[in-house]
Amino acid sequence: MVKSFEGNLIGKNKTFGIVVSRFNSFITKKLLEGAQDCLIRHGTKEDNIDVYWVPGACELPIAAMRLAKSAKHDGIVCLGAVIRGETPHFDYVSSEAAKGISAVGLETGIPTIYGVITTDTLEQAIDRAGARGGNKGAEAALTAIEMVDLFDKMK
Ligand code: INI
Repeated sequence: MVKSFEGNLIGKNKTFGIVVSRFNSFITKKLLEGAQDCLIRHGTKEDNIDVYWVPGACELPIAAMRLAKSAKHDGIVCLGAVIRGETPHFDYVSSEAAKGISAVGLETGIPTIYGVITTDTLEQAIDRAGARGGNKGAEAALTAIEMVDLFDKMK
């Protein structure tokens, strides 16, 4: 018989680290609120959530790598906002963050979730930080909960 496994959305008895960038903090604070709220609603204790601030999206991978290597948390969520309108090096910042965050998970085996908004305008970023487009921080936290639970089932 085929056995099939899927992560449940249960955050109880789990620990999470959130790495969040201060750049565009007007947006990233909303992503952080969404992520924390989502973890708590799914059963994670406040005391089991640690938040680490970094200057910008480019610093998310190295901080997440350090955190993942400390093995203090079951899952890590990386939050940031890169807005094209404000930067000539948008493509560089967003691709370095995406590649780097993905490398953390692959290298350490700790689910490390990409919760970086990349938009053309501030308005689009606002939409994805709790307005019309939902909250990408909450979505990233949900993905982290699911992956951590799935990994438990792979033990
Ligand atoms: N960092 C961001 O998180 N978002 C941005 O939109 C952004 N812009 O516009 O440049 C940004 N730049 C800073 C970068 O992440 C680093 O902190 C900086 O280059 C120092 O390494």
